[in-house]
Amino acid sequence: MDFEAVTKYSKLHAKPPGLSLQYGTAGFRTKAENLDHTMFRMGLLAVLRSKQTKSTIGVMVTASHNPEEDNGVKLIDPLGEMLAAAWEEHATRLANAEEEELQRVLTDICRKEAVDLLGNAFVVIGRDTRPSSKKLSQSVTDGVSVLGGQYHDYGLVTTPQLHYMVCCRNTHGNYGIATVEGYYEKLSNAFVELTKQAMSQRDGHISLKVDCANGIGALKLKEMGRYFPACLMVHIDNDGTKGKLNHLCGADFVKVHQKPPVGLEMKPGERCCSFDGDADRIVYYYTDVAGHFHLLDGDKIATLISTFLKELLVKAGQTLTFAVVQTAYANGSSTCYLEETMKVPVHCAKTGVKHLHHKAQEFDIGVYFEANGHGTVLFSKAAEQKIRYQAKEEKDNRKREAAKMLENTIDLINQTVGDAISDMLLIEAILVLKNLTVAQWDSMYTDLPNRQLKVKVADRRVIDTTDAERRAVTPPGLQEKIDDLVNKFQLARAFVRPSGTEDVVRVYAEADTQENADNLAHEVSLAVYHLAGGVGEPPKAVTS
Ligand code: 16G
Ligand code: MG
Repeated sequence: MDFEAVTKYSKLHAKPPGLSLQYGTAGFRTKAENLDHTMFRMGLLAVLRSKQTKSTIGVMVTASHNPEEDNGVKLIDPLGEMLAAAWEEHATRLANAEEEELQRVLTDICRKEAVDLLGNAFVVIGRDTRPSSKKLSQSVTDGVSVLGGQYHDYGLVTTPQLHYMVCCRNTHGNYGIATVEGYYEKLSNAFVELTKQAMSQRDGHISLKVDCANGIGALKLKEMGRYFPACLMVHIDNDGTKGKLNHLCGADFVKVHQKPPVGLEMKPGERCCSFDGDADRIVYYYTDVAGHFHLLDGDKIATLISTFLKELLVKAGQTLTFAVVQTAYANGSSTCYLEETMKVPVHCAKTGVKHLHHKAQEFDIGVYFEANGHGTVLFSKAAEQKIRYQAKEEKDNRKREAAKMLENTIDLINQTVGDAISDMLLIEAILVLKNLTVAQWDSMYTDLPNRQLKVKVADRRVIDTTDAERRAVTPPGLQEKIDDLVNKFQLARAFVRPSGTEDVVRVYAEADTQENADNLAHEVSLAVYHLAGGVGEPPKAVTS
């Protein structure tokens, strides 16, 4: 390693003294002006990871749904998955090292991870539309170059597109062609194949409105329009020409506020969806004739997709293991519907895509979604082979047709990570195939009223949880108090967890009525405030 060059260039990307960041569930994320050194250093780290794995590694510059002034960076591992946990720690140490410690930290990582410094390194880079992203991605390439790595800069791409590129490159084109055109063609062809018979049997077209959060999703969806069949009419709103990124729009805004984004006009019954700022999350919604707003979140999406897959598996006569993975935030009604009506096993994982992804890998087919709209479907290698073989060789027409549909679904879904564009196309295909309106989809089950609150405490690490964050182990007495409170309400459930992205404790409660959910959430917040060192004024009652 040429330490002299590293030291020289590192000074050009100097770390603000005393600044300390952590590689969290979403990588590094903070104000853009504080990230130059982190970007340079993540370029260095990506080279080491690439040398160690002898694979292409991805670096995505984005802060997703966060405000435009923020930015962030995430590394993508060889098969398009999130960075391995041990390397998250290396990333944190490297980002926080003072200049004079840099050499020691780099050497230490190489020793611990047995990195062969003589090996080659290749890194692919992508960025979102934030004004700061271009310059920050150049700092990443500086880091890559100084350690002798090669790179390809994809420029403006969605986060899931970069995950796709990494996977394509490391599977030598098996997963797809590693270009945006390759991505558009793969998904569009699968969509056409999946829907063409159903579309030929009905007149009209598929039309929906997409709020792109004034982000990268708008650019890429527009580009992809040329590849769509004529029957698919996607109307793009919040395309970045007028509004500000993520401001009063996007999947996070719609989910948190349970109301439509600005900049999108909805007629009753019209199907709409929102992407987040880097297009790895999606939620659907509509208003009914009475003007009521209905949100179809990640839980509703998981239910729709798993119902569809389960029916196809039964038709094809395939006996593959199948499960849905959710988090503690999944609405109790969705879990109940999946387990009791659909007879699908449901598992709960900790918050954060990587936890759900790992759990879903345990099954032949694993559907995972967070309620906030992050999610996808994973097919094991063996399941994929069985399905592709049956789609070709099966003699029974009905079974073969079902296998073919499963095969097209495999090609339509981005298995590397949740992908708003890919999820949207799959949902649209399923609605056509099952001949469902958005209101019919919504009526599969009724969400239990729920409420999420935040509590400020001196140190959120005093809260430790177990059982996929559903129970608090510390501070003493907190879980007992929550249990007592939950017992006072009907159909109630509540949990608390320290946020991984904000300096707060999050509180979730659900119950039979909105008023009860609000009261339960408030009482649990008070318990957190009193038992976990709340700061400032005690939480106030919720006024819905
Ligand atoms: C990050 C996670 C998201 C999770 C959220 C929770 C990824 C790519 N993103 O945005 O999955 O829902 O954090 O935030 O894993 P919280 O810890 O602040 O509640
Ligand atoms: Mg995102």
